[in-house]
Amino acid sequence: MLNLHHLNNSRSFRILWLLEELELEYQLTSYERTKAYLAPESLKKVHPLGHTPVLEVNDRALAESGFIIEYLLKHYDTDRQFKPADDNESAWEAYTFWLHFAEATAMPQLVMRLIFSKVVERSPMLIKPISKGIRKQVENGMIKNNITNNLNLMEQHLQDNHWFAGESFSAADIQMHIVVAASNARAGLDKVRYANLLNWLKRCQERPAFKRAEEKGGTPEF
Ligand SMILES: N[C@@H](CCC(=O)N[C@@H](CS)C(=O)NCC(=O)O)C(=O)O
Repeated sequence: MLNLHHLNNSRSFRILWLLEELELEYQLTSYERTKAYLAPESLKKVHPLGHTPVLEVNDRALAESGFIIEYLLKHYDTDRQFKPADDNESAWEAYTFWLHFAEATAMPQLVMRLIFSKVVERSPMLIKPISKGIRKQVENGMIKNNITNNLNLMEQHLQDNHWFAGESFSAADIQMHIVVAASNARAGLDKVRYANLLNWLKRCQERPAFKRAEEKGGTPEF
């Protein structure tokens, strides 16, 4: 029996979406973020990290979205619908690169941006100008350039590839979705400069499994 522990507006949407793509039966346990935008303490009872996603498989609790994706594909995607074959060298490389890029390179920058915006939001009035100044320095000195470089690399890749692993949709698209969706939140990505990324985002959102995941776990907003 599979039980997905899902937090609203979070990476656990990836697993919800993959479970729907795989058309598996599963239980969904949903949580709401606290006022501090954290996971509720009760999640620590499910897994010591207290983060989502967590997938309970029988009596085991699996954490880390990339690992959970690989676990689900190994055990349930027996005809390799969502991962390129090992002998399809270019597709396999692209799949593996973007699967890791999402968490190792792209997400830390986006999380850093989120943390600084929360720091400003929660600063007492008196020190708000100071925290705003620090955020601006870090944003302009580091975060913005890194996020732009990342976006440019993704945009360039999608200029020649329909999906992140090449011709076919794969779990690398699922892993990358939050990266693009979060980058497109608030101000929105430039429609001309990032046309391929935005078209890809639309193709993801149009997938029936994505829509079913939204119905069950809410549209992810970042
Ligand atoms: N690298 C981990 C990151 C897990 C993670 O940080 N999850 C966030 C949600 S996107 C979380 O649970 N945050 C709540 C908290 O920090 O309290 C993964 O990909 O699963």
